[in-house]
Amino acid sequence: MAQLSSAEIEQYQSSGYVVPQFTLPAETVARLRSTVDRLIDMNPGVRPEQLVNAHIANPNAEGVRGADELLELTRHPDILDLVEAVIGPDIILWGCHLFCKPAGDGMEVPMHQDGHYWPIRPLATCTAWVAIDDSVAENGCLRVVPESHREGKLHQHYTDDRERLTLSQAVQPQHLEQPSVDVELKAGQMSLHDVYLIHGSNVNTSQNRRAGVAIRYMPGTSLMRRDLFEPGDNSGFKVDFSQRPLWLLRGEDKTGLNDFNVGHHG
Ligand SMILES: O=C(O)CCC(=O)C(=O)O
Repeated sequence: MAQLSSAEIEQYQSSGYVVPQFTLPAETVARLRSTVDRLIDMNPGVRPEQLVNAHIANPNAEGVRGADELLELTRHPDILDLVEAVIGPDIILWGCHLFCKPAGDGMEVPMHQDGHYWPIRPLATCTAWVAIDDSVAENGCLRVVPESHREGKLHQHYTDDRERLTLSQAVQPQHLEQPSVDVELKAGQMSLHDVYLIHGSNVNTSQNRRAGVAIRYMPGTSLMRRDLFEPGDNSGFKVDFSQRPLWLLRGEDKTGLNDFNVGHHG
């Protein structure tokens, strides 16, 4: 059983992220690596950094064909134990994004706060970012601004119209005065980060691919407000929350209002 130590919980709360002392078994990682290869082959028209909702096997509302193996990963009991330590016992899965940066060609993720993109109220989510390949500075690992979540506030973002970006909304530069740090992970390790944390990642010009799966979990006290955001491509790729399936993985939907039927086809 995986457990966050009290020091790790304290680090998540004070810094906005933590790398738990936990690694998925090598066989699981090897299987996930094959799944990533398959997902890329199955989605020839989609940039591999933009495989949004790749846990949904039927073509999803974003036009991505996903794989059941990723849905299985989102339900991994050890990952849920770690997430439970920071968001509590009521856990709703609402998203999963495969960010795969090919060797020599991986696109930047501009610095942003996730919450800017998401219609979740009250705004709360823990992302488990699971490394499928070793993820280091050279191949564009996750970079975070420690403690930038502390005010619990969304800062202004602007549309970054440079070409070859994974996401199109970036936080205004005045919020980037504190230094960012690289979150380097071995394949099978993961980081957890808070919805308000400023983060992004650099291009991958190295010889090594960098794939990671970002799994989005909200507490049962939050509601997916499907009416707040129109379906569209403001994120840099198509996103449609109106059809987004939710899974109650642990505990209860404390709001009593989340719809767990929408988007579950077949
Ligand atoms: O994988 C990356 O480089 C960025 C991930 C990210 O922005 C996220 O998990 O929200």
